[in-house]
Amino acid sequence: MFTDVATVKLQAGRGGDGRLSFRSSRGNPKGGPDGGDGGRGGNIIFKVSHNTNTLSKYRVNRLWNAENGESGGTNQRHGKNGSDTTLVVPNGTVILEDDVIIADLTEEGQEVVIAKGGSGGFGNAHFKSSIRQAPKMAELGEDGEYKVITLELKLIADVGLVGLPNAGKSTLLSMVSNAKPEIAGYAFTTLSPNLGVVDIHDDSFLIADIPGLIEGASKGKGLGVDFLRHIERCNVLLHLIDVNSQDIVKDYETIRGELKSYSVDISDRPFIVVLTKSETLEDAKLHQIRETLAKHIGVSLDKIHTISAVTTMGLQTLMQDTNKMLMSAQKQAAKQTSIVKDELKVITIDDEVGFEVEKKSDYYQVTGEDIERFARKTNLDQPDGVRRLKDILKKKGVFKELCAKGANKGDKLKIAGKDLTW
Ligand SMILES: Nc1nc2c(ncn2[C@@H]2O[C@H](COP(=O)(O)OP(=O)(O)OP(=O)(O)O)[C@@H](O)[C@H]2O)c(=O)[nH]1
Ligand SMILES: [Mg+2]
Repeated sequence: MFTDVATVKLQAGRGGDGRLSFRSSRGNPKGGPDGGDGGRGGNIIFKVSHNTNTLSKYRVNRLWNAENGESGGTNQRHGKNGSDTTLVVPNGTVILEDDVIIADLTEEGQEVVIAKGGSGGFGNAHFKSSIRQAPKMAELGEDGEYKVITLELKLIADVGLVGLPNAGKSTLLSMVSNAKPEIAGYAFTTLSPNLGVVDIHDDSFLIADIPGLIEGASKGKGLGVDFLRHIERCNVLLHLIDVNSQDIVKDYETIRGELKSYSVDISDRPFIVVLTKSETLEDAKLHQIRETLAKHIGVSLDKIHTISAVTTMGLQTLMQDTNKMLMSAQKQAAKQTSIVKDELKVITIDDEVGFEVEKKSDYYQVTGEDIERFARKTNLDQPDGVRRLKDILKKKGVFKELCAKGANKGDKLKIAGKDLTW
C-alpha cells in the first residue's frame, strides 16, 4: 500500500547529568572539584534520500528515539554525546506540527533537525571560582524535545496526468516513460501514484500518473483529494479525455472544476488537453470533436492534441510540446522565486525572555522559558544547586515580583513542576 501521510512521535535524547566529585589522591584526600559535564542528547534528523519513495515505515513504527547523553565522569571527563537518529524520507516530504509546516524537504540529501537533544548538565568543576573553591552542585541534563509531527509526501514531478478514470493516463505513462504501471479497462485501476522519466533529446522530465478523478474529488470523493496533493507541485498538467466519452465538454469541465476547487487552486497551471484512444474514431468524427472542444475552451485547434497508444500516433509531438511548455513554466517559476527572495525581510526576534509570577492556592507559580530551564537543570537535593537557582531568580527579578504579589520568604514556589521554598 502506498502511504503518503503518517503521524509519528519523536523523542530526542536527554542530556547527561553533570558529575559532582572531588579529586582525591594519596597526598591530597580533599582535592578540588573534578566533576565533568554531561554529554548532549542525540537529535532526531530527517534526511531526503532517493533510495526511498514511500512513508510506509513511519506508519508501522510510530515512535522514534535518539540516544541519551552520558553523565559526566570524574577527572573532568565529559560524558559521551548521544548519537543522532537520522530518519530517511523521500524527496517531497513536508513535515507539519500542529498543522503548521515546519520543514519542506525538496532536495536530495537535504537534512533538518526536527527534535533537538537536551544539553548536558555542567559538572561541579565548572562552578569552581575564586570565592567558591568546593562547589557541591552539578546540573542535571535537560530533556530532549518531544514532538508529535505529521509527514506528508507530495511527489515532485514536472508533469502531472489528470483525467477521469479509464481515460488512458497509465497507458500514456507506460508508452512514453520507463514506468510499468498497471493498466486495465475499468475505472480506478491506478490506486497509487506512478512516476516515470521521459527522455527527450538531451532533456528528461518526470511525469506523475495519479488515480482517476471524479466529480467531488476535491472534496474527498473517490480516491480524489489524497492524490491531488501530488500534482500540486507539477509545473505542467496533461489533461486526458477519452474520445469515446458521451459528453467531451462535460468531461473537460468536471476535471477543470476539481482542479479549481482543490485547496490550492491548481487550475492556473499551464496545461495541454489530450484526446486519447484516437484510432477508435473516424477522422471526420475526431475532427468534429476537436473543433467543439477547442471552441469551448477558446483555443486554436492545434492546441488540442490527439494520441493513440495503439498506433503511437501523436505521442512524440505531445512529449515535445510538453517539454517546451515545461521549460517556459520553469523559467517563469524561477523568476517568481527570485522576486519572493528579494522581498524577504530578515526578522530578528529580541531574545529577552520574560517570566510571570502567579499566586495559586498555597504556592506561587513561576513560569518563563529561561527560568524553567534553569529549574529543570537544578538538582534540588544539592544545597549549592538550590542556592544557585535562587541567585538566578534574584538576578532575573523574580523575587521582586514575588514581593509585589504579596509573597513572603518561606513561601512555597513551583517552577517547571519543581517545589522550592523561597
Ligand atoms: N483502443 C485504445 N485503448 C486504449 C488506449 N489507451 C488506453 N486504452 C485502454 O483504456 C483502458 C484504460 O486505460 P488506463 O491507462 O488504465 O486508464 P487510466 O486513466 O490510467 O485509468 P485509472 O487508473 O482507472 O484512472 C485500458 O483498457 C487501456 O488498454 C488507446 O490509445 N487506444
Ligand atoms: Mg491508471
